[in-house]
Amino acid sequence: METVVKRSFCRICHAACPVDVTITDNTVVKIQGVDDDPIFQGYTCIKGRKMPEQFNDPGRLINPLRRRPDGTFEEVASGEALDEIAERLQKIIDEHGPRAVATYTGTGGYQNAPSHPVAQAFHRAIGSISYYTSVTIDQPMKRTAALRLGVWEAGPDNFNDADVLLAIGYNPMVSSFAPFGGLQGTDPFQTLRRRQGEGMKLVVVDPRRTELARQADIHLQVKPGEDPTLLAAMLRIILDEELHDAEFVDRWVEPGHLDELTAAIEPYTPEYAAERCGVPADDIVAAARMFASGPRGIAGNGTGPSMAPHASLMEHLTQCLNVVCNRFMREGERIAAAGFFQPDKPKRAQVIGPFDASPGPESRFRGLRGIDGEMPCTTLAQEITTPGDGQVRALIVNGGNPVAAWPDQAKTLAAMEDLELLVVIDHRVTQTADFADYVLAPRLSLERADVPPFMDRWFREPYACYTEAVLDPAGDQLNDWEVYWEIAERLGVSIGLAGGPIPSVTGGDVDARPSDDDVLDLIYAKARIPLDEVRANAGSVLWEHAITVQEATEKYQGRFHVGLRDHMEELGEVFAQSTSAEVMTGCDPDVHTFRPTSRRLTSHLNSVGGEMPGLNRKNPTNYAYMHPDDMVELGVDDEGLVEIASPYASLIGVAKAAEDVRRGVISMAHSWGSSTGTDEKVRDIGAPTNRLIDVENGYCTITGQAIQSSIPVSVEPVTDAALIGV
Ligand SMILES: Nc1nc2c(c(=O)[nH]1)N[C@H]1C(S)=C(S)[C@@H](COP(=O)(O)OP(=O)(O)OC[C@H]3O[C@@H](n4cnc5c(=O)[nH]c(N)nc54)[C@H](O)[C@@H]3O)O[C@H]1N2
Ligand SMILES: Nc1nc2c(c(=O)[nH]1)N[C@H]1C(S)=C(S)[C@@H](COP(=O)(O)OP(=O)(O)OC[C@H]3O[C@@H](n4cnc5c(=O)[nH]c(N)nc54)[C@H](O)[C@@H]3O)O[C@H]1N2
Ligand code: SF4
Ligand SMILES: [Mo]
Repeated sequence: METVVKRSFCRICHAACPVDVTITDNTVVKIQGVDDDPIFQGYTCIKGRKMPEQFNDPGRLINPLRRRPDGTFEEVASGEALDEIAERLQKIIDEHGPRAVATYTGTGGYQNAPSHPVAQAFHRAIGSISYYTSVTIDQPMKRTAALRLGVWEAGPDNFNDADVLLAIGYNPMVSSFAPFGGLQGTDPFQTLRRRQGEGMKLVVVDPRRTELARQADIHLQVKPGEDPTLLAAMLRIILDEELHDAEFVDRWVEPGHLDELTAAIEPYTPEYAAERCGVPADDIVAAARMFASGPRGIAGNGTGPSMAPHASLMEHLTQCLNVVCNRFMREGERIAAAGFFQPDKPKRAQVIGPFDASPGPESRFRGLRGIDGEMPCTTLAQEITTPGDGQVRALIVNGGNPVAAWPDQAKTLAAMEDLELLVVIDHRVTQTADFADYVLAPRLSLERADVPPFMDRWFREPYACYTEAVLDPAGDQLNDWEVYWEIAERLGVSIGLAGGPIPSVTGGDVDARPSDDDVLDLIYAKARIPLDEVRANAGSVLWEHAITVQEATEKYQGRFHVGLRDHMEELGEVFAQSTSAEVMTGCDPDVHTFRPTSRRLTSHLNSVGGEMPGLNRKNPTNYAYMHPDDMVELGVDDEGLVEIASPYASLIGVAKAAEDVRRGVISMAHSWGSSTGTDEKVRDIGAPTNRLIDVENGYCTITGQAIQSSIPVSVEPVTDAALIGV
């Protein structure tokens, strides 16, 4: 037996924690954090430490599967599967045009640097606009709102120098996610403690007393979905008390826009916001003053409010707080985030834009358009099921799980049934793979050379991260990019990346086959720091390569548009509502009195975790966490069943008492449950909150994002008998 310890980094989530991998005879036996790592300092979470269970799972696919005519799967060689897939795709392209071929890249694809760029390049190569990712069901308004408002080219303040954080509906202690860097993984507990010890103040806005909220100086335990009201009130306090940076506003805000904003937020008094949001007016005033006093800091929001009604407005108001308080990097300062993979362009202390936020091709639904080479995911199910020009007939799912994760499960199930060809690249037979014609087995993290494309923007220091493959694949597996490249080879098109096309090796010359590293080199050919330098310095902080902010271009005309007309009008609409849920037709305030809100679980990553016993034990189901007083009032026992019904659909959940949840709120993780549309196994596999969601009711008209959190529902206790025949 040969045992070796190799250095790599975890890719179960985006946080990229460095790990030491103990390998005995090509089997992972142990994962440990790296104590002397300069920014992670030994940190890992339970998912990372349980990674051996992912690799050694007896149910893990290491060979491709093909659907037999009788509906069961059989193993098939990858070459044969790819020949058949390419032939069927060519036929679909010939009959319906390239738009009929779609890809959905999910979270699994995003934790794999070449996956998304190569899949997107494949779509360009075949001329298909039908490229979709989980970004458009995550927080797409982060991008669109920035484009519409204008972008500070040098970016937001450094977390390390922040005097105050305003954290609106994110919880990095569990999710490792925080907008604009800082608490993104890298040992969030120690990091927060250190920064608070240095005097950083923390304001948290969350209907749940989260792991982050417990550390806050002020926790505003808002009613979900009412953040636009709260943020408007905070802006009003800051402007009213003249706590803003008037000089900065004068220079960088488009003339007239501050007046528009001031007028639109005028009705949002602290007292009104207190009533509407269910938090004390004094706390709102204190929070506004705390944020404004800075002088440095960041206001940012996470998935919770970004999936609630009026999410684009919410994002706009969050950024308006940053604008009026001047929470941006200044000339001469060093940007802490690595940004090694960014193009070598200056970062200047100036506004660029605003820009058109939806310049892409037209979707066939709801007047929505694509952006950044992606189409809006909330329309894809209908693009599949609705006949006519442009109908999608084939779908490649690239490290995602639509049946579990997409909003509006009824439409998703119909779409999966309706496809002519469904190819899933996943190491598990997921709820989506249940409908697949082919499931291709991917090489998993430790079997790939890789870099962390997200964390490159979010590390709180210029930290270099790269890994080579530390494990040999055990079966007939392909990295995600290889699937696209192999299909492209068969279709006679080439995959163009920043450094040129992935070379063609027709004839199957194994030695000439490009490696992961070759493809990474092509993707990052225009990066400002050569990838080889990142490789050579993996695990080190390279302050010498930090970006220094340059002075504004003299004649630059970009300015922030804080008073965007549509959002100012929307503020009027919000004020006219008694609850934000009124954007959904069919919502009856007397009936739909509860709000399920999304949350992350430490043990799971979206739909991943149930297959790993050490994680599944922690959360055997996605409990519907509710305040104990609500459960008493409803007559629901702990671990008793409840029927949760939106105006659209219902599910059965397992109620669990949690003091940290605000009354009237259900805190429940998404992407659980079956592929049958029913919940008889809820105690073992959970139930999908996504069934409650209607993508056509109350959606964001800019991004298409559906209301995926803060959904108006009724709640009724039911007995286990309700599970029979559901
Ligand atoms: N109601 C509600 N809905 C939501 C959300 C919410 O908060 N509430 N959140 C939304 C968000 S933010 C997101 S990002 C989406 C998530 O949507 P998805 O990304 O579609 O869902 P995941 O469950 O993360 O799917 C990832 C899949 O990738 C596979 N995988 C893991 N590693 C690899 C790999 O190395 N290679 C390959 N090929 N596959 C791999 C996993 O087995 C898993 O099946 O859900 C969205 N939906
Ligand atoms: N362990 C773990 N880590 C993950 C994931 C996971 O599934 N598990 N998923 C990954 C993915 S895909 C993503 S996108 C990130 C997301 O990262 P985060 O955005 O940090 O996600 P959550 O931890 O769900 O935090 C959302 C918070 O919003 C609150 N909330 C819900 N509705 C509202 C509202 O209307 N207003 C306000 N103010 N708050 C609200 C919830 O109570 C919750 O605390 O996490 C990533 N990391
Ligand atoms: S935080 Fe994410 S990257 Fe770090 S160990 Fe956990 S799952 Fe892995
Ligand atoms: Mo996400």
